[in-house]
Amino acid sequence: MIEDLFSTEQGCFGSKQYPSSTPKFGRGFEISVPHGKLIYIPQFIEKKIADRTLAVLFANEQHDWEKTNWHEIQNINDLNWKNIQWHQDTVKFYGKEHDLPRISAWYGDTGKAYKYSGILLHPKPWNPALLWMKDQLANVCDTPFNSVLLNWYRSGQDHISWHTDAEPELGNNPTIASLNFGETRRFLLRRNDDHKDKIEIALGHGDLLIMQGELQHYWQHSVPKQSKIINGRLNMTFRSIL
Ligand SMILES: O=C(O)CCC(=O)C(=O)O
Repeated sequence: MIEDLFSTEQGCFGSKQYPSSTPKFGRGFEISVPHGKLIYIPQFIEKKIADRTLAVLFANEQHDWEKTNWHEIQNINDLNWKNIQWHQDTVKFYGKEHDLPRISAWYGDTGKAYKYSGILLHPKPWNPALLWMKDQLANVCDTPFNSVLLNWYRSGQDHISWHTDAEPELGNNPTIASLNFGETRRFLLRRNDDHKDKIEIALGHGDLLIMQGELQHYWQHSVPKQSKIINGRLNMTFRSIL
């Protein structure tokens, strides 16, 4: 049943009004867009657990995750991280190496390598915190996720440009589940054939967004820079690699 048209009051809005209903999970919004579906569940992970997740996943022997200006730390790749081996990847443009404007980590079943932005990623083995998150997702979608890409945006300077997650190893119409922790950031979608047709969702602490159907073939997504934001955000996108 179409219950509502989603709007700013619900944390997301679009240049066009697409119909939304309540997902079978019983909370949140299921938004039908041309060629795809979005399921947005604010505070899917309760605050206490979301707070703990940040503390666990950023635990390291050298720096306090909340008090450090991480843009000043040059050796993120070499720190003694306790639970997630964070890594700043580089990409080559016109023969020159550039740091990606975010820090990443790739975890999952062994053998599920994934090529992303031209970088070949080999997963590190699951840890209990990530497995717990994966189990929570079984309540909302049937996809047997076997890997997760973690992106850490150290501040509003870090971002991810317009792209699709349409790599062949994700299969034809992948379901991708995105869990968010820390600072709220703007998540944008735009149609490939009409960049003015945009959807914006404010993804906050504990929020879940699921992208489904043909979405990756017809819509791009991005997390733009928000220069006034000083705090960090952690995003996990659970995927099923074939
Ligand atoms: O940080 C996000 O919300 C999006 C991450 C993303 O687009 C990706 O991992 O492909």
